[in-house]
Amino acid sequence: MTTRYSTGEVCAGGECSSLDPDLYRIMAESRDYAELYWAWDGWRDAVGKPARDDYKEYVRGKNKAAVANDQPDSGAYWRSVYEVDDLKADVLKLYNELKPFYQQLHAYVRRKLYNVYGSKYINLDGPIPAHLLGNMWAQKWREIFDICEPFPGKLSVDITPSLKEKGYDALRMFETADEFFTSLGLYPMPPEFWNHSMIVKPDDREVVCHASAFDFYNQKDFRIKQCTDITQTDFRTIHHEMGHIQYYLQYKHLPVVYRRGANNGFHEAVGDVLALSVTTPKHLHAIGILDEISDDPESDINYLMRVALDKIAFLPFGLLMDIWRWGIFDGTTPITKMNEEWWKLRLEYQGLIPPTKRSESDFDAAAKYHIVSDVPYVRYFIARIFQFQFHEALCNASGHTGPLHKCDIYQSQEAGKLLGDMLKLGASVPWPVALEKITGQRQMSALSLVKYFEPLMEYLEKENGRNNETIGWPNKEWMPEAPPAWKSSSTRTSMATTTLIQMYLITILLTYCVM
Ligand code: KAW
Ligand code: ZN
Repeated sequence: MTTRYSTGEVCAGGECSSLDPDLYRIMAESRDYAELYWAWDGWRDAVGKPARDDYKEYVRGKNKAAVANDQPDSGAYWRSVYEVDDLKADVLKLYNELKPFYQQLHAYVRRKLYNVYGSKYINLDGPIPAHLLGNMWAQKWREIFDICEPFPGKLSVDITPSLKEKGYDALRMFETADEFFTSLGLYPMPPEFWNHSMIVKPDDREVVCHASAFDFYNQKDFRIKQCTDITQTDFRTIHHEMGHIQYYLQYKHLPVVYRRGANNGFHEAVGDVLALSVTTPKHLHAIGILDEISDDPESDINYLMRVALDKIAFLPFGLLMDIWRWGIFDGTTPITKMNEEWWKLRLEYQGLIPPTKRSESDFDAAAKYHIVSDVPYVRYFIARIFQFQFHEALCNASGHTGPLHKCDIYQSQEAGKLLGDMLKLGASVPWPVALEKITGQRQMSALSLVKYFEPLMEYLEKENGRNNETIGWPNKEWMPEAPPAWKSSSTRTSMATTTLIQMYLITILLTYCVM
């Protein structure tokens, strides 16, 4: 399944598009309803549908292994590593605290999409078609910031053009990230990392492009594999992956059994915490990526909107991926209704619908890497919560005062030590103990996240109130009109060529007949 995913392509007119970077770019940059549908649907046809039988086999095998390990099913096995009584109840409780925020963002974005695509494709009381949000899975929406910008004309921090203008390549992006880690007194990436990591997509062989970080368990070899594109998104992913490597470096002295994160969510949160500082306008200006910045409330809201389109939009997706798998593993979802259940959850949690009717001959969950590659996902939801708890604690340690979204811990030895001391523990203590060491709290809490986004929440409530928006998506039965057929430019070119050849042949034929 992973191989099919990694080599999958969508073809039209004799030209094929890979997921990374071709389809990613279409999903992010196109504003053509039909073209977006072509990429979205084509990817699901290429890698989702064909995975169905393999996935059934996979579920059987996974459950057999779980039972052999004294667990009722594979979902229970996955949840057991968190060592809490009821992980599902814990994460749902957190999600319900954050749901009002997601719903405000959803209503705001739906209005903006309505202004672009109109009433044929967007219903202001209904769910949003899943292919319009700038990402193949609608899991983060930051690529449609141009549509959603609260104050056009005010500063909005998109560093993609600056990275390109200033001649950044993948290596320089990695070096910049490394410098942030070392500025905190954390470890630099070791020579083996620089010598053996794969940081650009090779053109002489097929590779799994989904980013990952490897611990070779010999205390010196640690590597990243990433098909880096020169974009803001990939700059963030670099920090994310380096966060995994930093954790590996910090706990490499421990016995092998403890060389893990205290909590899988911690492993996924380390790099993201640093990225919260790195991507502040003040920091990007300080390191010369941004030439100008401005400090006023409207630019602030623009900045927070960009962050929210990533962090807040992701929350329901981060949760539903495993809610779906837990249901399949424990048999609550029959194997014959896997796709129906997927879309039930996409509607319930994310307020999204497929752009056209789906059936059980589709298998849309399998169009996502972690599903076909057996990587549990609730860790990313948990990491979203922890990273703001960590961020607040590190900002306090660095002496930051003022709003949390303006904090940059760059060069703070105090913040670096607090983080490093926690990472050094690996899995040698229960996670609440490690959490307490850094934040003083023993529980996951959404309060820091809420605090970070407070000014944006206020703005969204005011703006949605002013437009009299429906909060939520009560019109659940609504469906968008069918997308018009879309022809890729190469299809159009080859059709034009075909038409020319046909006309030429007809002319010859007519000339011949007349003669
Ligand atoms: C995300 C995370 C951070 C920032 C932005 C984000 N946007 C979306 C996500 C969630 C998720 C995604 O793309 O849907 N992110 C990733 O998958 C990043 C890749 C990874 O670093 O998490 C990688 C996934 C992986 C796991 C197992 C095999 C192959 C790939 N995880 C690791 O490399 C890893 C390393 C150490 C410990 C645990 C995991
Ligand atoms: Zn990760």
